[in-house]
Amino acid sequence: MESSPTRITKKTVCPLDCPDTCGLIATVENGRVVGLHGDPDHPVTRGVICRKMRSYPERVHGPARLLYPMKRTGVKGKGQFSRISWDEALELFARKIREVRNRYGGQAILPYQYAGNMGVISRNAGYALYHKLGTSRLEETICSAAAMAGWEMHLPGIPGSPPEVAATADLIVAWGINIKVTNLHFWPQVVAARKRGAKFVVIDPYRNETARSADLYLQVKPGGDSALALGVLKALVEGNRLDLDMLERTSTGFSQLAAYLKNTTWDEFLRQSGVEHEAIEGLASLLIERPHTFMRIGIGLSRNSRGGMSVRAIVSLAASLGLFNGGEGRGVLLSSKAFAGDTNLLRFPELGPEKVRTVNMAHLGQALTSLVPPVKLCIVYNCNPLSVAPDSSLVRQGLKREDLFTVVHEQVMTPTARYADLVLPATTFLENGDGYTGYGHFELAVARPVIDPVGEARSNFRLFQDLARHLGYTDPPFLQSSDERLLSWLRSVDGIADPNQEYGEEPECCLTSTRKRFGESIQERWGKQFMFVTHRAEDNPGVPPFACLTPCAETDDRDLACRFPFSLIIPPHSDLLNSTFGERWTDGHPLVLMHAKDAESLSVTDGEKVRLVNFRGRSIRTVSITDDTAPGLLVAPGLFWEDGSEGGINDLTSQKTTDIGAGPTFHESRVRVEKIDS
Ligand SMILES: Nc1nc2c(c(=O)[nH]1)N[C@H]1C(S)=C(S)[C@@H](COP(=O)(O)OP(=O)(O)OC[C@H]3O[C@@H](n4cnc5c(=O)[nH]c(N)nc54)[C@H](O)[C@@H]3O)O[C@H]1N2
Ligand SMILES: Nc1nc2c(c(=O)[nH]1)N[C@H]1C(S)=C(S)[C@@H](COP(=O)(O)OP(=O)(O)OC[C@H]3O[C@@H](n4cnc5c(=O)[nH]c(N)nc54)[C@H](O)[C@@H]3O)O[C@H]1N2
Ligand code: SF4
Ligand SMILES: [Mo]
Repeated sequence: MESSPTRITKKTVCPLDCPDTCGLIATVENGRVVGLHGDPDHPVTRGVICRKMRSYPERVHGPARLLYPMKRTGVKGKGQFSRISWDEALELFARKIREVRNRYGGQAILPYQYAGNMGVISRNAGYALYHKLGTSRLEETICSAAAMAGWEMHLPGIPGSPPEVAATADLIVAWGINIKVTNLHFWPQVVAARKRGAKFVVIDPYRNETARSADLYLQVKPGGDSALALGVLKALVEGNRLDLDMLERTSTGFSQLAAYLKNTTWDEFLRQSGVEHEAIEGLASLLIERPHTFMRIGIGLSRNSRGGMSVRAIVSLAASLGLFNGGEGRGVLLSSKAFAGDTNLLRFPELGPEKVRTVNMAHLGQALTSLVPPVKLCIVYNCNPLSVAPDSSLVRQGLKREDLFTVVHEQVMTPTARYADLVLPATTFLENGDGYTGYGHFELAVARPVIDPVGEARSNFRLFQDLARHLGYTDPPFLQSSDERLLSWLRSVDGIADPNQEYGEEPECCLTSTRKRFGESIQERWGKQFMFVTHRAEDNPGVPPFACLTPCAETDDRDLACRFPFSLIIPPHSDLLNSTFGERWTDGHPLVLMHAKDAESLSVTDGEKVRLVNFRGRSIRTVSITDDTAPGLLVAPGLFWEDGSEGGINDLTSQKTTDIGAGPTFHESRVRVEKIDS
């Protein structure tokens, strides 16, 4: 690429947990990254990236960056530390591991990691050592576990449709996804389809940025999607508007679902969805009139106790319309599942005992406060649990424990890092190589370091290799280089055409998955029929065999509803990526959207600060009065960091998990609103 003695450009890849996994061009001057732009050659990015990434160089070289290891000197949570060397840090870390393991056993060590960096090496870096040590194992459920479990029940192993198919649709439905915020590069497909006359429907509890540009916006109650999807299907069944011959050829079990829908009265579909009968019939008609339909399903609709069922109901509706049968503009995308590699080549389970204690990520609060035998050492990387895990007031209580030793590997001093006993500086993606697969598209790229590590930062991979050596382990995985590990995994990936593919200095732009197919039905491509009925009821009595109406824990609880009259959802914010950049709320507290009727009955004015409270915790937000939300529904976008005096927004959310997949229920809290000065 372009170069001069002091200014060069290099290609790289966005590591953030975003379906778009953009190709980037970094401009480097004297060893510092001074600009990040979208790669015009990347088939999905096409030169455009979001605001968050454009300003990322400030994070890399800014004053907030952690530059060297530090040891706690003050009270936990106060953020008082003193600098130590890496040798001292590794010595202390190794000593703690030995102490805890000798005294309490490996399971007293709890790893906690997620997707701060989506690189396959970075994300999985700790596993080999964790297996070797026999630590407790983290069930990584926090994001898409429920949604994917719902998909897998009916469509096992089947990837989503390529997003480009949507451009040729005559109807696009965005179901529980804020495309303009969380999947920016899908938007051009919507624009292209609409130019050709397509209609665009958004289904969401509040009129988000995407819904504002829709032809039709349906305001569903949180957790009401299974009732809405099944209501639409009921309308289609009752009106004899489905192609039963097609269903006979391409699926199994439809008649059982149809009989259930016919025999269930309308009132529960209407009550649970909150959508009027007429609007349900309207959507049913639109779907029949426009058979070239593309459904883009988000994860938002799965973050409640009907989460798995919502996805099951929507894919069942899609299948009844033949959307898995291929053809122009017809498709369903939840996650692309474009590449499937052997994770054992990243995690090395053979190094450890077969059976260890497992801890669901959503239960961190419990794990740190009341698990028996207790957790004595918690190791965090790629994650900011105090801001992102549910019930964070309990997480905070746990992190305050004097008998708990916490290690946090981070780029900046997050709320979690403030509670650490040992803070270790982490590289950013610009300082280490990795492989990245998109989950909203079908591209893969391998990126090399763009600059040297800033300060004394070390990558996740290096940290765990150094630590393993410090502990005296010499098993082959601990002797690998990051490139060796990446290459061995890449060779195992289904989706890469040539296993001997070579990877140069710059990301190949890009490797398109062989799983990306246009126009084929799942029968032709995968030899599978859509299963409306997934199992015999007696084989798994806890899970209904087909999509149906089910209860919703906290939303439907009358006892809670009369004490905490508002429902609260916490969707993503355009300036944040989960809690990354969560410090960006300098002028006043972040917003909570409140309907004008509620503001009036509470005598709250626009811009007023209020405290959201429930029996788990409290958090302060600034009221924005709007009719974009429904009466009784508060919307608090963004996992902004806590302000030091009060909790973050996840202080209010529950450790209850979803119906299937054991994911968190972030969009299902009940709260009350308190005026700050009362
Ligand atoms: N800017 C930005 N982009 C992001 C993220 C971010 O934090 N900021 N996060 C990234 C990550 S990790 C992920 S997993 C994805 C997630 O992105 P999405 O798949 O878009 O899912 P959610 O983030 O939970 O919320 C999306 C929408 O679902 C709505 N929603 C909430 N409950 C329900 C419901 O019961 N039914 C329906 N129909 N809708 C509901 C919310 O109001 C919101 O508008 O986005 C990624 N992209
Ligand atoms: N209420 C509510 N809570 C939610 C959600 C919601 O919609 N509502 N969304 C949930 C979802 S979908 C997800 S995916 C989770 C995400 O939860 P997390 O995976 O914790 O994501 P982030 O908040 O982005 O925090 C990641 C941290 O990793 C750090 N980091 C980045 N790169 C590296 C690296 O290379 N090494 C190390 N050691 N650290 C690094 C970043 O600085 C950042 O502080 O949050 C969940 N929490
Ligand atoms: S956060 Fe998403 S949209 Fe922004 S640069 Fe990264 S991959 Fe692209
Ligand atoms: Mo996520």
